[in-house]
Parts: sequence; structure tokens; C-alpha cells
Amino acid sequence: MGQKGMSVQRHIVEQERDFPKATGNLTGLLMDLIYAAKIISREVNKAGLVDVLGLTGTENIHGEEVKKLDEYANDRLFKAMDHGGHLCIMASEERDDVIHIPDKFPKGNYVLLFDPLDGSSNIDANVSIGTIFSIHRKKTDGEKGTLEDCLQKGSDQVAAGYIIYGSSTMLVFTTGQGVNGYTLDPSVGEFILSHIDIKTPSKGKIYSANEGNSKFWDEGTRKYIDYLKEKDSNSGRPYSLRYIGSLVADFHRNLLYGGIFLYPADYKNPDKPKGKLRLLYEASPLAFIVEQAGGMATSGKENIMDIVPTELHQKVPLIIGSREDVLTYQKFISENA
Ligand code: P6P
Repeated sequence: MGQKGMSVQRHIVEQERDFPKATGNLTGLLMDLIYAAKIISREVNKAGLVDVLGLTGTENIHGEEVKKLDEYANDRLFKAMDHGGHLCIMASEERDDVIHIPDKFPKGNYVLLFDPLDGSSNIDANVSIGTIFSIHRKKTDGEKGTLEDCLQKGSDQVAAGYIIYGSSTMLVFTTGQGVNGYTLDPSVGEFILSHIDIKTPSKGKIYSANEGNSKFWDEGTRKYIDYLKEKDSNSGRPYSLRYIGSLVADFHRNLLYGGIFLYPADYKNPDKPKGKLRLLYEASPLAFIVEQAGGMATSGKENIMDIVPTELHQKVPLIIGSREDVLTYQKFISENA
């Protein structure tokens, strides 16, 4: 279980001992990720002081302006992960296609999918942002990974997590044995176990959604949000609206406090028919975490963890958080189908 104050390295090694057949490759992979997280945290926390704010002048595959810190985070993650011999392939929100491991480096049996710096539109306003990662096992033959190795459903994840760069930098992840949170102690440069076996409340009093999009939502979603606003002290309503517009920050708050985050499909919006968030490196890893913490994640039609991806950057509606709240949402959707 671990003890508060323990370094993440010690906690990972102690947890590995519970798996006698462990080769140490996942541990090595996580250690490389943790190193990258420290470097990115350093740059994010001094962003206002050095020339890493602002735009690169380019757009990514999603038509979003790429911030200098986006590129920096992507580059640091690649350079931290490309040589360890734990990965056969990577994919990033910032890169159109899969990222192969350079021929000069050994290949491993894991796949890493990541959003290097989610919420980057908030960087210049000093709002919390985050890195999200998802780890799968290679499933194809041969040494080099392929796109097929990246297109795996959420329930096949080996590990998933995020780093939130906020009032403090926190690493939160699961390897399927519960969810733990580690807070970076900058004085020693170590992530220290601070949140043991995180469980999200079964029901919250917070909802997180960009209501500016409500005219695009389906009837069931609109009725659910209206329901949350009605006064009913027996069910803790009205809920409070808390929306930062930075997925990792909104998710992290709701994970700890309870509540529901919604980025529904914008059916009537030709730009966002399946919402805005990406399945492989946003919805799927957060769904793994929330399920391990006792919560739920749905697209409205199906459990996020059951969706078999068909494209690297495919989008999916994401409704995620406290179990009872997501179940109530699903009831509104089925009653208004
Ligand atoms: P909207 C940030 O750009 C992001 O990808 C997520 O971090 C966040 O949840 C979402 O977009 C916010 O989108 O349309 O509400 O601004």
C-alpha cells in the first residue's frame, strides 16, 4: 500500500515485488516518464520568465495553435522515452502519425500514448495544465511497433496517469492496483507519495461542462444539466458548476472532491460531432484511472474502456466522474434517446 512520504521510485519498486514475474521493464518505463515530468514541470513553472510562452506559429493535426511549451513538452517526452529499451512505438497528440523508436535504440514490448501538455490554451494565463499518458503492451509480432499496437481499447491498458502542473506538481497514476498520487518536492526533485489509494466519492455536488456549447447538445444531456440546477436538498442539488477548461485540472478536482465532467458530442456542430476530446490519450487513460478509483466513464452510448479505436486521433464524447452521477446521466440519455 505504501506510506505517505515515500518516494515514487521506492513505491514503484515495492509494488513490483508483488509481481514475481515482472521484468522491470514497466518500472523502467515509468522511471523515464517521471524524469520527463520533472523537466517539463521545471519549464512550465518558469514559463513566464523565459521565452517559452506564446505560439510556435504552427498548427497541429487538430487545427489548434501549437504553443512553444507544447512542443517543448513533446520533445522532452520523446527524448526521455526513445532510448530506454522499454517501448516499441509511441504516439502523441502533437504528432500526426505514430512515432517510431530510432533504429539505433533497443525496442521493448510497451506502447506509450501521450498528450504532452493538455490545456495549453491556458498556459499564458497561468492556469493548471497537464500531461496525460496511456501504456499498452505490444500485441503484434516483430520488433518494431505498428499503428495496430496503438489502437487498443482502454480495458487493455497496462498503466495510465497524468501529471498536473498547478499550485504544486502532482503525478497521479494506476497500474491496475488502485490509484496513487505523488507530489513533487522541488527541494529534492522527487515525487513523494501524498495520496494513497485515491477513491472518488460515489456522488458529488460539482458538474463541469462548457455550457456555451449547450445548443449543440442532445436532449438528454440538456435535460440532465437542467436537472442538476434544480433545487432538491435530498439529492444535494443544485450542483455547483466548476469548469477550468483544462481537462487534467477539471478531472483532478472532481476525482478528489467528487462530481461529473462532461464534454458531450456536439451533434449539431459539424466541427465537433464527437465532441473535442481524444480517445487514446485523453479519455481512455482518465477512464482507467477513474474506474480504479471507483468512478465511471462513458461516451453516452458505451463505456469508454470498451471502445475499440479505429484512428489514432479519434475523438469521443466524454462523461466521467462519480459513479452515481454518471449512472444518472446515462438514465437521462436512455430516457431521451
Ligand atoms: P472548450 C484544452 O484545450 C482542452 O483540450 C481540454 O484540456 C479541455 O477540457 C477542453 O479542451 C476545453 O474545451 O471547448 O470548453 O474550451
